[in-house]
Amino acid sequence: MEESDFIQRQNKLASLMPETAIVISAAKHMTKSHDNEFLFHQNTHLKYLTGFREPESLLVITQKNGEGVKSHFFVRPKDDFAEMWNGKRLGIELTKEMFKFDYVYDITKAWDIIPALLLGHKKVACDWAEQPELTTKLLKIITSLSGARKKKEHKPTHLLNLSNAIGQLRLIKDSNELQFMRKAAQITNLGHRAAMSVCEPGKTEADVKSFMEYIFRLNGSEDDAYPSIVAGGKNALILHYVENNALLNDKELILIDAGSQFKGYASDVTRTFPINGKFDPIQKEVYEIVLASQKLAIALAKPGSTIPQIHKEVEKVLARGLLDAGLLTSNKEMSRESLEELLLEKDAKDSYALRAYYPHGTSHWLGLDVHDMSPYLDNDLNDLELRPGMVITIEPGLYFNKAHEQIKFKLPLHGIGIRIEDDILITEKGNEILSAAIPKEIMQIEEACKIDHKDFL
Ligand SMILES: [Mn+2]
Repeated sequence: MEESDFIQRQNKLASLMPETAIVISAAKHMTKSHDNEFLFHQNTHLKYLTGFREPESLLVITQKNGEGVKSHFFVRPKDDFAEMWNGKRLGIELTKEMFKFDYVYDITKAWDIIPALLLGHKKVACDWAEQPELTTKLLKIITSLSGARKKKEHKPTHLLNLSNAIGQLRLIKDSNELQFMRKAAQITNLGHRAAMSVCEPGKTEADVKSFMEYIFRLNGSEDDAYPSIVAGGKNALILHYVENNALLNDKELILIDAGSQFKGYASDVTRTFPINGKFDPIQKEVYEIVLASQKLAIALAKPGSTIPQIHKEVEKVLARGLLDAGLLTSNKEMSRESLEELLLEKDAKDSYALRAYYPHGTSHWLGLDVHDMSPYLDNDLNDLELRPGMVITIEPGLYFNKAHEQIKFKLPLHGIGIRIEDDILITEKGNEILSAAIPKEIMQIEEACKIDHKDFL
């Protein structure tokens, strides 16, 4: 990416928020254990606007009358001693040279300088939810500026939330972002295939997880996009399963929800396959229902449709699929029609029986964050229509934990959890499946399970 691309993003954001000084801080280090920190993960708004990766940095975009849009960036100064312990810093000069900010300052002086930068604007914007400490500090400055009567300059009277404007920008991916997302999906393909090849009864979830993540790294991914879910058998019923250490049993399925991160961009893919490499008839039947709903959802993912519309169609395919296959029946005498109604029609409490088997949504935005920080509604509170350049996931599933009180399982479904998830770029003509190379047809999966895992090394 060129520095000018970042400057363009800063200018676009400024034009969405006129007369506003915009302030975004770096993420904070999080303590893992005494004197030790989790791997630093940059605030994704700051990363999107600047590409800067160090902690303890801060961006102020100003647009005072007559001055145009200016970028002010605060960084840690060079410090040989600190760098010996905790790694290199770019420092003030190099940051200015490399990132083309208009002004670069020492971060330790930030709160002496920022009040003067805000003066002359009617509004100040920051991310309230993600950066509450910064929000509080800015509110204090605004309060103290309001008492500065002498200066013939605008004093900020509004503190705006930044998230909607920057979320709108981040919705539409540019060609650089798409290049990184395609690469992330390619690496994820190799990792998932490697997992299929290495998985067998007697190994553990941890064995499969670490081999898959190693293949992610080996192919250039700097990190996992989110904590991998590697869930054998009934562990797949826990939607955010994180233990990932159980023994893998013959004749059960394994659900893997894992994606590599490339240049900060996430992929998010789920595949479910037999631990021993061969689906049994019941597993096959449920799998085909989920797959049919996923394919229909992908066909509907095109400009003009909305995420809730797609979700609704997925629910219909899942409910009808379960009934057509005769997998569910009612406790009492109940017609197929009333059973379908029970599954899909919301009652007064806004609940419906299918929620017992499909409790989550079908799609979310994908980008720098795995659940990318962009709005789902427009300014009139309508569901956002999909547009070319947006990237969503499509991830229907079926989970058989406990039968709904009025429903019986006709076959031994208990313990089966299946989800299939792909990453979808909306295009002018429809969509492109970024993760299309990852096996999901039953035949393809069974073939992929036969491959020697050493082929991936
Ligand atoms: Mn997802």
